Amino acid sequence: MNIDNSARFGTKAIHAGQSPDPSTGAICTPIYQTSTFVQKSPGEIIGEYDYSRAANPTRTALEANLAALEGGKHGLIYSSGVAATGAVLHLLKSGDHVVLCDDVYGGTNRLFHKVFQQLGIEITLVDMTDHDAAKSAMRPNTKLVWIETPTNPTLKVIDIAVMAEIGKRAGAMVCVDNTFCSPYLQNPLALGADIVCHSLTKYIGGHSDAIGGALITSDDEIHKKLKFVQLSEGAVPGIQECFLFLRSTKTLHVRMDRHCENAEKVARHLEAHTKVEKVVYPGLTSHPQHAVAKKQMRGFGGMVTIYLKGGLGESRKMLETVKIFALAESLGGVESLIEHPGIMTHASVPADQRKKLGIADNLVRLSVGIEDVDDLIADLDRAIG
Ligand code: P1T
Repeated sequence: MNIDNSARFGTKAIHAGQSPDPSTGAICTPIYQTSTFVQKSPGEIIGEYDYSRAANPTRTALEANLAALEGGKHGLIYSSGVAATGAVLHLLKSGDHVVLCDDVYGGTNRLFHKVFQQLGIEITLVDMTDHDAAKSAMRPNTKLVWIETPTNPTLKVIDIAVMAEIGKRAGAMVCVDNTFCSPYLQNPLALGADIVCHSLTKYIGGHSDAIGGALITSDDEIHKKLKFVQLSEGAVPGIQECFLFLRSTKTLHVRMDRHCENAEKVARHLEAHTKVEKVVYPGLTSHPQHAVAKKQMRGFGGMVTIYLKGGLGESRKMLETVKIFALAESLGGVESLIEHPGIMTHASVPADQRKKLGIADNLVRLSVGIEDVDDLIADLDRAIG
């Protein structure tokens, strides 16, 4: 499909990277379920493909689609969000330094500290809402600034433009994990980032049925290096997964609108609840970085974090009583999920760091789905009691 750059998000979501199959007219990109491609003579390939670890047509369509949605030049798809994160870290070498957002997904924290720190990568955790702290964390050997915004699970909003400038001035590459927003709500490349990272498992996949990751960049040199690492390491997704993600991006804009609408209603309702101590949602004026969120996000997302009045007992009761919200790790699917980060998604974050960040016993994280919001609110009210 020839769509030009002036096409808007919903048009790109449905058409970018995809055109009807020329031999059959199939409107959907076929699942090229093949590991290899026949050659005419040694080294003389028939089309663009020789082996599916290197590239596959279904994956190529998804890469082009996601690159278009993020306003980037190149996309690469991985077997998971953490595989995509690891691919960026593989651009570094022993002795390089990373400035890492202090509140990130527990698996991201674990990958940086338990895998790459062992290989000689130095890491400084920084509260990136404090720009002076971020500036003073930069060192001559700082090669990467890793931002996640809104952060998981405390939903701090980091000013991407400011942090990108701080990182660039220090000569570092800047990567933003945009999983919580999806490209529909926020485009970090336009705000100065070099790379955007996604867990496709979340909003982009949207149906809780596939694991995947993506990296998008407009920098040819970075892309070339990432592509080499991907070919060499082989953290590529299955072809069925690529098809599922392509299927899902077509409805991303429609789903995200409903996620935002429902989450805002849930957040406002819980903010007035007598048994809730605090609600964190970037769309509430009570959010400390609400102004930053308004500046860089086109909607406030589907994630809501709450602090219940009480402790672990109250949290457990809520988590065990909900009926529509499912008690499960992950987020971003059409179905609402609820979880306890301290015990579940962020259990691998050291206890003292969890305490410092406010990942407390009474903190409960909601991924608000696209069910009828009145049913969701009634479910939460019943469970909070
Ligand atoms: O699960 P995977 O596709 O590997 O994605 C990892 C990942 C990366 N970045 C962010 C911001 C994430 O939230 C995640 C995964 N998060 C969960 C599973 C969770 O429940 O928070």
